Amino acid sequence: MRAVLSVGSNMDDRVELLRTVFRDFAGEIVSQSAVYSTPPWGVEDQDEFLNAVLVVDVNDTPLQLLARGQELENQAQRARLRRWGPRTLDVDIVDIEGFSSESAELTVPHPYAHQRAFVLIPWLEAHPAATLHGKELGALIADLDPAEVAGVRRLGMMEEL
Ligand code: A4P
Ligand code: MG
Repeated sequence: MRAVLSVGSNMDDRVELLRTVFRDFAGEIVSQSAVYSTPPWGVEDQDEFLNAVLVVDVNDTPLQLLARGQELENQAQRARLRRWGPRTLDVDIVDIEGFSSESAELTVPHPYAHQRAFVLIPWLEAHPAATLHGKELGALIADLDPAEVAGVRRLGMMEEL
């Protein structure tokens, strides 16, 4: 099963926390974006995030993949304090090829992905031909607030950080 993961962190050692996800999926990564510095979305009075997107080929079911992401979040000692608030590590499933779901436990495609420069810009880098809800990622990015798009800065590939 091919899936698109968005990883984010805005607490503690953000690069090392993101690296735990790159390591866990090391043998399964089809393509990856660089790591980006991104302004906080949703709740704005918090520190900048680091974000990246991984395209992975896994032998898991969608719920098994969700559980793997949550296990990595738990290892990062993530505390759930408030929605969209600060976090050590967030692993979201953005999309799964040939699969969709609308349950609270797993909504795929991710319900906010199309509105988020911090997802779309790295995803476009990892997979330039990708589409979401039938639209090219570049077209979705063009519909976003230009200030939000401009705030997403490419830092470099994980291996170089
Ligand atoms: N869940 C449902 N669908 C999914 C999915 N596709 N992927 C469920 C992952 N989880 C999914 O998630 C709550 C529940 O969502 C889980 O139990 C899972 O079963 P959570 O991550 O614990 O909750 P949350 O973080 O409080 O809320 P939410 O809505 O997941 O937050 P988001 O959407 O993850 O947003 N700004 C920048 N720049 N960069 C960021 O990475 N991240 C957030 C968090 C806000 N602002 C940000 C960033
Ligand atoms: Mg999440």
